[in-house]
Amino acid sequence: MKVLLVDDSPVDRVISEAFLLELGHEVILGENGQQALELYREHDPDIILMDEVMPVMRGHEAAKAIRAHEDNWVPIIFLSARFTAEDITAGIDAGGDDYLAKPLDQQVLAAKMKAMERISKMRQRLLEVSEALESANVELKRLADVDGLTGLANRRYMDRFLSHEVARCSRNQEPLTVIMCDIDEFKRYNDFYGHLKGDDCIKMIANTLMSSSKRATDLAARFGGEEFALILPNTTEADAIGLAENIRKKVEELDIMHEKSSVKDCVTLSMGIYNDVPTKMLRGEDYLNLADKALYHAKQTGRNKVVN
Ligand code: GH3
Ligand code: MG
Ligand code: MG
Ligand code: MG
Repeated sequence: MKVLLVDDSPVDRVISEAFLLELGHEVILGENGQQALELYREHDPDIILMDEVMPVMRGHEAAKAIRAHEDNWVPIIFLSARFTAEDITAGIDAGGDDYLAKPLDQQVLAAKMKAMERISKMRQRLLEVSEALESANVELKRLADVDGLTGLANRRYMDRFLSHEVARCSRNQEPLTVIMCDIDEFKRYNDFYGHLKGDDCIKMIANTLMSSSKRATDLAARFGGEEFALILPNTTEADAIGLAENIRKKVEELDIMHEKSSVKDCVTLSMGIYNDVPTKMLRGEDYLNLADKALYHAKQTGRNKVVN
């Protein structure tokens, strides 16, 4: 261990240092509490052995100062010729972890060092575990918002996002657009090509949706099975139609073979758009219903189209 040894007595310092070196530790030397503080900051020791009675700054004052800005806990052992119950109590209260009587006994010192090392390691382990828990927690939070198959936002996240955007666009009197998308004749696709191919198809279309909206404020979500929703804050109807048409064409261009489709010989997408400036009467759910109505209209009038 890297040991910071602080003692105003040159004789004691030499004796303690010799013990520590013999036990295989690295030693940094200081002569008073003030130096202890400076050396602590400079060298980041694994343990501090500190005399209590020293000029300039006493040991327990230095310990208090070290504990005051402890983001990095380090064991502190006091060394003192004064070894009354009061002295020990004062040392521990000041933030010390142990209190050894001078003259030091090398074997006792070795044992105490071992105990402190063990506590340090446990603390280090605890920090590592809590860091790992923290990052697992962040990952769990992220996963809770993401659709596992496509990597798009899931329904849960979308609902939250939508109600937030409805409120924001309502405050700012900005138009908000919702586009509902549904793969055409996908049941036939699944029945003919199988569910795994169906999943691949859903993924490809999700990627197209994700890469089509250019604005960071837009959201593409998997609404359910083979249905997707795009939420476009501060977007005009004309821009939304342009974007939807662009997506519709790109899905066609993917040219995913669908020989059971009555629409085309490849997979196609129908889309319904609803655009409006939100009012107190118009909630997120209404946007979804109205966009879904337009989508239904697209399905009724031939599919592979955008209806607003
Ligand atoms: P329409 O053109 O009217 O939309 O016809 P459709 O067959 O696509 O419509 P419908 O909603 O009746 O069927 C959707 C089908 O999508 C049902 C199911 O077989 C399939 N599906 C839903 N979710 C998934 C999924 O996660 N993976 C796969 N492979 N298929 C899914
Ligand atoms: Mg002293
Ligand atoms: Mg559907
Ligand atoms: Mg469908």
